[in-house]
Order: sequence, then structure tokens, then C-alpha cells
Amino acid sequence: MANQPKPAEGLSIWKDARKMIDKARKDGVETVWDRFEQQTPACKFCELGLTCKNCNMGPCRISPKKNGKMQRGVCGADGDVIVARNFGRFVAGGSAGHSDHGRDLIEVLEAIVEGDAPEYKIKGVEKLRRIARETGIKVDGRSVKEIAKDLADICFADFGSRKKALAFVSRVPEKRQEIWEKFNVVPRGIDREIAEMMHRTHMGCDNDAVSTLLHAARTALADGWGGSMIGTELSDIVFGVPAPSKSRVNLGVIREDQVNILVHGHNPVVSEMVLAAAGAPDMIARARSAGASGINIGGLCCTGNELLSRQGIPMAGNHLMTELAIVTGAVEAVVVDYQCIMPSMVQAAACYHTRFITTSDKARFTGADHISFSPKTAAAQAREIVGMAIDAFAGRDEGRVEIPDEPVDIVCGFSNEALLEMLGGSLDPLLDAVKSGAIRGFAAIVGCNNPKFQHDSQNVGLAKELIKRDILVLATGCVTTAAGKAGLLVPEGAKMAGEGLAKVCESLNIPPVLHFGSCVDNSRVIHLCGMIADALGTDISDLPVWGSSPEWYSEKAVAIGLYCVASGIPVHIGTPPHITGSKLVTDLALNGLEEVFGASFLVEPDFEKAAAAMDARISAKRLTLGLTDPAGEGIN
Ligand code: CUV
Ligand code: SF4
Repeated sequence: MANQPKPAEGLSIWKDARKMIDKARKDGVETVWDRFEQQTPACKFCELGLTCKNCNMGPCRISPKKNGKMQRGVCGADGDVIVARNFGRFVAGGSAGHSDHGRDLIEVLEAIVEGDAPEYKIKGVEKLRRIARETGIKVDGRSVKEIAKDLADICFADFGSRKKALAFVSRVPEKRQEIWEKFNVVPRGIDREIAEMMHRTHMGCDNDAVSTLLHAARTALADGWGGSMIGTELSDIVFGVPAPSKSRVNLGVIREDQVNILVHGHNPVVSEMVLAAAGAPDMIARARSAGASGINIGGLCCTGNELLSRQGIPMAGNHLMTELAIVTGAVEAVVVDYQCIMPSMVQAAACYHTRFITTSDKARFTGADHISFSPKTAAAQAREIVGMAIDAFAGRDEGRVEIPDEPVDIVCGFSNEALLEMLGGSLDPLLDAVKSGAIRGFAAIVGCNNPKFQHDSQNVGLAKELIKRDILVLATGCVTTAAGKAGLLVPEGAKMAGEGLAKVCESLNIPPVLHFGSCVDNSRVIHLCGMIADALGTDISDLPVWGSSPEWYSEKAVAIGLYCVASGIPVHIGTPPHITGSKLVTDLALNGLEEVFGASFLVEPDFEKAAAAMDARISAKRLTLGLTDPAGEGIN
């Protein structure tokens, strides 16, 4: 029996989303919320993590307490082992996503050096030199290309299996490195740790849940201090280091009078070229003769964040807005690379005149237009894509166009470099604010949307609660869009902050929530924590910091959570991963990791309770550091 659809108000906190959910229903477009309803209730065994399909003696599923005795799979694996194996593979999937993205940037850098990517340049020359020095490459008296070649080689080597530690492990505070050595989790090679996780979880290998989980941590660290960090640093080198700039956000950035192209996915390599092609005078002229006043590039998800951070393009929406953007009826093309792109977008696009264009051979979608993108032919291919969008404009049905809101102003483009520059070249002013208690601590709120929650309710609710408590928030991934729509990414947002934080924001002219980039840019966050710990002569786990992903959904989010924890940053998540079928694994995640890494996970679906718990720990950490915490007592 079909249920009545839930009112749109309950599904998202945003006006633009609600209007488009209603329009989707009217237009007959199925959305993520419809399918979520159809999939509910979920299979209990799967939810608990107690199903195994790792071999063909199975599939097996474990009833938690069959006759008071732990049931076993055909091979004899118990629930703890099965849960740990499933979780390990989940982390490997996430690490693979970020890291294979990082690898694509190395390939572009190498192609630039070899003259195989004529339209790409090395924009971040200063950063190239700095990173080269940091990784031991000779810089003085050498050309940019020579240096870049060596850096590409060093990064490629990090993917292999012959090193004792990844290059950027040198950025990790010494005490932290000692912990990693003690527990044998120093990440050695990015591909190696991922492959080893697949090996360990094959039938008959790592049959000890704790051992598997420690390797999961190592795999995640290979992502954070490896694949993701390479993704971030090389993107900065090729496309420039983000610096603060202004932009706008929500579906209102879609222009009724223009050819709208939305870029979606995670990697800037394609979208940077599409943006450049859309700015070419002959393309604009072509759009004009098609009856549009221009070409508008808008962002979705992290490809959007990448272009927003460096080029200031407007942001149309985050994960749960991606289908709804098409429902405006005013989008000529959605151009995607990979990750977090709902396959349903092909069907949604087919309900309108929208072209859905895939560009990565790693991410093909049946029914999409595919352009096999290569750095060698980037400019011509980007022009082809923009041309397809212009041609689609003629097919737009004015009667079905609805742009549901006015855009909101944001400031974006924070990076560690930008932060340091704003502070006058040293972290000291920031540390002074922490010492005085004006800023009580830091929280990075990261990640996704998930229809298990009212869209963005937790992302925004938590950010507001934390800034009220004088905790400076860094946002990455889909949380940035949520924070922007809530007015938290402009300096005026400091009105919603506590007194101490508001003053700091005012004196630096910064928002209380800093847009720190895309999901791979969480590497900026751990790097910053490492720098702060070094400046204070301590370990990351001693700092008054948190990570949080209230509405996470993806494998990548769990990899991020785990590399943060293994780096000493406690992490709040709104829903647990599929591990709760094992008491051992769950206890380890919530408590046991504290003994190993000095940080662990907090699962809390209610943002107010989460904020209180985060606040209490920040308070305790301040006291341990010898700092006072009057504000903490005031609020609890
Ligand atoms: Ni990774 S943050 S849905 S796109 S992983 Fe994708 Fe960035 Fe979550 Fe959003
Ligand atoms: Fe079943 Fe063991 Fe095979 Fe998993 S590995 S499917 S538990 S027999």
C-alpha cells in the first residue's frame, strides 16, 4: 500500500527545497525522498552490519543472540569479525574515492610538465616551491617544470608500496607519529593500505576485529595525510590557492535569462575548463543568438565547492538539492565528474530539456551523454559541452520554469594560507584568542546530507549551537552550502555567535563559520590542527577541537571521520555506520579508540545534545591545557 507523500516542510528546512519537492511531485519526478520511503524499513541484518557476502559459501547473516550464543557464518566468522570486515571495506571505499581523485591531479600535473595538457597552467607557483621544499625537492635554480616533475614523482610514489611512511606524515606532530608507530598504523602507501584492507577482509585472513579496525585507521590515514592531501595541495598548485572572495548560494543563483550549466561531482579538472569555455566571447555570442543573455555556471556538491573556493562561482545546492536543481526546469546541462552524483539524475534530467553530461570514464551513467574527458583535449571538449548546453536552451519550456528563491550572500575561499595571511603571517593572533577564551575551541563540520534527517536541519542547527558557544566553525563539503544559506558565511553572521567569537570575527572581518572548501580539503583541517599542536608544543588530541558530520551518508565521510579520530580529533556523527551489531566494534568506536588515539566517535542524532557534549569536552581540554574556560560554565 502506497503511503501518502510526506509534506515537503518536514523534508527540508529550506524554502527553495520545499518548493521544488512540491514541483517535482507535480511534474512527476521521483526524488531521493520518495525512494527513501520505498526502502524503509531497512533490513535489520544489514543495518547492524551482520551480513556477509565475502564468499560463495555464503551469503551469511548473524542473528545477534541465537540461543544466547553468537551465531557464526559458514566459515566460522562471528559477528564481531563480520562487522569489522564490512566496516574496513567501507573505509577502504571512501579512501579509494578521495585518493583516486588525488591521483587524477598528479596525472594533470605530470601532463602539464610533459606538455600534454596545453590548456592547464601551474597557477600556484609559490605553493609549488613551498611544497617542493617541504618534501625535500631541490628548488633553487630550477625551473617550475623541473620542480613539478619531481613533486609528481614523489606523489605517485606515495601511492605505491615501497615506502615506510607517506611524504606528508612529516607534517604530523611528533607525539602523534609515535602513537602511530606504537600501534603500527603509520600509512605507508595509499594504494597499499586499500589493497591490504581488501586482502585482510578476504575469507580466512584478518579474523580479529581489533586488528582489522586498526588497519581501517591506517587506511583512513593514508587518505587524510595522503590521497586527500595530495588532492588538495595539487589542486592549489594547478588552479591556485583559495583566497577569500564573495559569492552567492541557493537555487536562486540559477538565472531565468541565461544558459545554466551546473557542475557536479568532486574534481575541478573538468569544471575549471567548462568555466573557462563559458567565458569565451564567441560562446557568449552564441548563447545570445540562442536568445539567452549569457552563460551561467553554478555549482553543486564538491565540484561546486572547488570552483567556488578558487573562482567564486555561485553555488546552487548541496547533495539533496541536486535533483531539485533540475526540477527548476531552467538547467540546460548538468556536467558531472564523479562521486555523490545520484544515478537518478539521468531520469530527472529526462523529464526536462536538461542534458546530463558525464565526463569521467570512471563514472559512466546509462542514458547520459558521455564525453571522455582528457587534459590533452580539454579546451575543445569543454567548448563542446558548453555548446550542448547552449543548444539545449531552445528546448526550455518557459511554462515549467520556476526559480524558487533569492540567493544569499556568502564569503568563501578560506585555506590555511589565506588564514595565515589574514593573521599577519603567524598563527599567534588566533592562538591568543584561544588562550584568552574569546575563541573557546574549533569544530570542523563536514560532509553530506542524508534523507534520514530533515535536510540540513542538523548541519545548520549544530553550527549555530557551536558558534553561540564561542566555538569557531570550519565547514567543508555539503555543510558549506547549508551554512551559507543560513547566513553563517558572512561576517554579519557573527551576530548569531557568542560575545567572544563575535568580537574576533569583527576584528578580523571574518564570518563565524569559515568555508574551508570541499571534502578532500578536510586535509587542510588536519594540517591546521597539526600546525596548532606544534605551535603549542603538544599533540592534536590535547587541543579543544572537534570534527562533526551530522548528516553524513558516504563511505568517504567515514574515512574522513576515522582519519580525524586517528589524528587525535574526536568526531561527532549523527547516525552510526553499520556496526552496531557488534558490541566489541561499537565499544571500540565510542570508547576504545580513546585509549589508542586519544579521540573517539560520538554518535548523537540530536544536534543540541551533540553541541552540549562537544562543549563539555572542549571545556575539559582547555582546563587540561592550563587555560581558563569561564564561557563554558556560563552556557551549560
Ligand atoms: Ni564529498 S559532502 S555528499 S559532495 S561526500 Fe558527497 Fe563532497 Fe558528502 Fe557532499
Ligand atoms: Fe559467510 Fe564466511 Fe563466506 Fe562471509 S566469508 S559469506 S561469513 S562463509
